[in-house]
Amino acid sequence: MKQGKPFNSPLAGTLLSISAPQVAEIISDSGFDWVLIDMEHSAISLESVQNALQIMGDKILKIVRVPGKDEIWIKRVLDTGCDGILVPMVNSAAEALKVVQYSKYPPEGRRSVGLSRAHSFGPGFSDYVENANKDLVIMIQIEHRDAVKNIDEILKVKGIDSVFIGPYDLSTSMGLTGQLSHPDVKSAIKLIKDKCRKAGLPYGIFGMTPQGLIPEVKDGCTFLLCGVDAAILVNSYKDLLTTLKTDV
Ligand code: 3PY
Ligand code: MG
Repeated sequence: MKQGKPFNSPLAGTLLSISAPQVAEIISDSGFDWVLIDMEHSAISLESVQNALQIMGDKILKIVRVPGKDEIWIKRVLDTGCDGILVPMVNSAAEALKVVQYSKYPPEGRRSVGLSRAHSFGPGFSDYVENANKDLVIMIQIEHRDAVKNIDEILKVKGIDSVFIGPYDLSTSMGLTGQLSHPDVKSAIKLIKDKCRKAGLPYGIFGMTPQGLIPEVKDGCTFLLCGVDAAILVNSYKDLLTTLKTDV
């Protein structure tokens, strides 16, 4: 794992949604501090996640967004040997507690024990099991109006390392899909940040452009997640084509 907790300084990250290992390699070779491998909103399989982890090595903090909150996904993804997980749509303290229980070995949780890449397929078993509870980065996503309502209780749950704000789902839950500048969306996001600061928990946010994310650094965001590989490709191809057609 590249950077230990408690994540006090900003980390530049981007979202990996394409299965090709070349994209994972390009992202880690580009020097990003962290990557979010997205199983929630992509076609990436568990095997592709493992391939991406293998190719990226230790240069970058590798967090996998699990497709759902259930135990099966959390344990299978953690067993791939990622540095941590991001669990989407955690809307209550009970759900946050379950995330912790599924992610931590006893006595702190009830993660089941396997023999997988995380354990170097055997030789690293004892070392991994001994350190996983403290080393793994357990992140939850606050991205629904219900989660905002329950934020005080959610943030009291021990074992959560960081909160990640999902502005798009949050705005959608408020009936304001994509209206990130709407005063109600802005004030919900501000409230989440204020509460995280008060609770001493690092927090992060997603944005499509660096320009949109730079103010977040001043606002105390640590996990900056900028752009999506597929959208970056689309925009680059469009720009290239436009220039080619205009300038020839
Ligand atoms: C959202 O904005 O809903 C997200 O999940 C961003 O990653
Ligand atoms: Mg979301």
